Amino acid sequence: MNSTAALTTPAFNVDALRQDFPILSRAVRGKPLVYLDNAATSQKPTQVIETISRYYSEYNSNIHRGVHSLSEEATSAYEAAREKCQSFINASSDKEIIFVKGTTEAINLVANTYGRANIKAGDEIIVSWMEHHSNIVPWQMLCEQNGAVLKVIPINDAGELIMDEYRKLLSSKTKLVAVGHISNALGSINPIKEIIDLAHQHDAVVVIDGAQATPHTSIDVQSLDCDFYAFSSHKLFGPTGVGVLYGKQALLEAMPPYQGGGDMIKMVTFEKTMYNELPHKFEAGTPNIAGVIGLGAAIDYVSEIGLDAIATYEHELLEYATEAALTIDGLRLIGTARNKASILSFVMDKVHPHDLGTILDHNGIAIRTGHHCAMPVMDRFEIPATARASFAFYNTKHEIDVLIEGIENAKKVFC
Ligand code: 7TS
Repeated sequence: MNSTAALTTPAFNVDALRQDFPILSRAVRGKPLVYLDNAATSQKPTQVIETISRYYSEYNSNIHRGVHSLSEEATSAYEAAREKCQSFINASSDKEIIFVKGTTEAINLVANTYGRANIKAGDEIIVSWMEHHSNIVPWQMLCEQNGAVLKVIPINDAGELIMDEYRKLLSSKTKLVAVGHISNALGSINPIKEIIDLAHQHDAVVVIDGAQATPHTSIDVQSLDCDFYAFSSHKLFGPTGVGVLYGKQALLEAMPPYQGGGDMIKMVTFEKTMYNELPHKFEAGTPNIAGVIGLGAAIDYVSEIGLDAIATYEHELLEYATEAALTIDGLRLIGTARNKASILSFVMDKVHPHDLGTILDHNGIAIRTGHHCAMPVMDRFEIPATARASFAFYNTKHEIDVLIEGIENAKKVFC
């Protein structure tokens, strides 16, 4: 492959952007790091790292409770981050932005509050075959508790949802549909607008797992009309341990709280407790203040680059990688959806994914191997694991060349 061929995306200066990520200039096992595990977690730009450091070194304080200056500064930075999240996904109010630990906690919150209050024995919940475990297990647990039934949208050999089967699953029994926007194991971009509209025709509520989508595509929850949308900061170039649950205000107002404690109450007596208003009703206890402020900085950072520019550049990277991968004898792509983002999942004849991952690591190349917390996907394709390279906007064609060369070298060891 010709790594010197320039990507055609105008005004996308990947070399300059890479300078923002200190970790990208380190070596691993004596080789320049080639970081292709972005679906697991992405790297952090200096802008995010310094924002977090500034919070701790200049105005570390608990929020919402203090009258002193540091607490006011921390509170306003925390609430400013909420407004950034609101405009990032175009929510209609900052009351609809609930800070949680991440996508996993966001989905568990909905299952334990909305789910327990509204889903009863005999009701049906629909998920898809390509969900991450965090969008399967909370619903299974809810079904165990209340006798609801889990239904699954099957996928075709390309790793696309079979929409006709989805239509057949929908009925008056369907109370909730929970689907990923982009699959972490396959890269498939699901037609969530259509999924949402069809669910609404049956008065079902829709939860979208956006963990893999927010780093790669712009989101507009109002035009999608989804009821809930979950995402994690750490995949979006922000810190770990923080994420967002978006929920429509009317739904959130009607839901019982998730956890009890400080900040989520208006007034407590032993006879009766009055819960706080949104969004605080769902944010019990001292939150991840530094994390939230860091997420705000990450949102500023990606917004400045622009998600449309990111999507165009990454599409070109994925096409380049796919074409190169297909030249490797014995390599089979897992996930060949027509509409795909930033993920190259594959298996190789005679080379176990874990062995491949280990050999690539010796060349400074970080990929992920395993079931990617999507065991049903592995079952569907009758494989135990895949090797997965996942791209971010700071990856380059040259890095893909290094990956392809690494795979060819690994093949020589085993075949
Ligand atoms: N949903 C999807 C689609 C994901 O890819 C992940 C994490 C989660 C939910 C959970 O997010 P968390 O931030 O709460 O952990 N996916 C991966 C992955 O592909 N490799 O490591 C984590």
